[in-house]
Amino acid sequence: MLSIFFYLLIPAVLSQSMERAMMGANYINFKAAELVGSIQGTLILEERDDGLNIEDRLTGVPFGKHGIHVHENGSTGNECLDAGGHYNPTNVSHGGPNDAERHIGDWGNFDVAGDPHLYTFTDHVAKLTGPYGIVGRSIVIHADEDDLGRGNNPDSKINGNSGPRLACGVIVSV
Ligand SMILES: *[C@@H]1O[C@H](CO)[C@@H](O)[C@H](O)[C@H]1NC(C)=O
Ligand SMILES: *[C@@H]1O[C@H](CO)[C@@H](O)[C@H](O)[C@H]1NC(C)=O
Ligand SMILES: [Cu+2]
Ligand SMILES: [Zn+2]
Repeated sequence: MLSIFFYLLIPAVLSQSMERAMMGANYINFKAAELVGSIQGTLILEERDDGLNIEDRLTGVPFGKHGIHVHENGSTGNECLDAGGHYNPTNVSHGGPNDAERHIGDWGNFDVAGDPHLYTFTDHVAKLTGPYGIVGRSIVIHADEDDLGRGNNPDSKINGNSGPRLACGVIVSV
């Protein structure tokens, strides 16, 4: 499983970075999360001038909305519970990706209506490196919709009440 993953991922990443370098694009870095759990696939994270670009290719995600966040710890054991809570170094409330108050990796929801799920978005808060860098932490995809901190549930302001963890991966350098 692992060897297949790396065999597939590394050539894709290298060819994309080489392509961008050849085009004179502002290539800085690639990081990827390897997902463990019921979902398979990759997320490729790239820091660009306009923010952190996040590109996913996932299979096996149930249709519907699923919260996706950066969690504190770079561990995926115990069915992703070892990843801990949302990465929250400044002790603020959970929010949506466009909110002024939010956690560093509050990326909202993946709205899944096809398999594979292919989606690209840019985040202007999370960074790969630096004081609140997310490399070495993890990404978790949840079973339920993230209410973006606007629900009535006590968990809403903590984690968006997005339910059990379907998949997770550590953010690593490739
Ligand atoms: C995550 O890391 C923090 C800080 O090291 C630690 O206090 C916490 O227990 C960890 N959480 C889990 C679930 O391991
Ligand atoms: C974080 O914020 C909450 C709510 O504002 C507060 O109750 C808690 O004591 C804070 N924790 C730390 C470690 O500052
Ligand atoms: Cu989460
Ligand atoms: Zn959060």
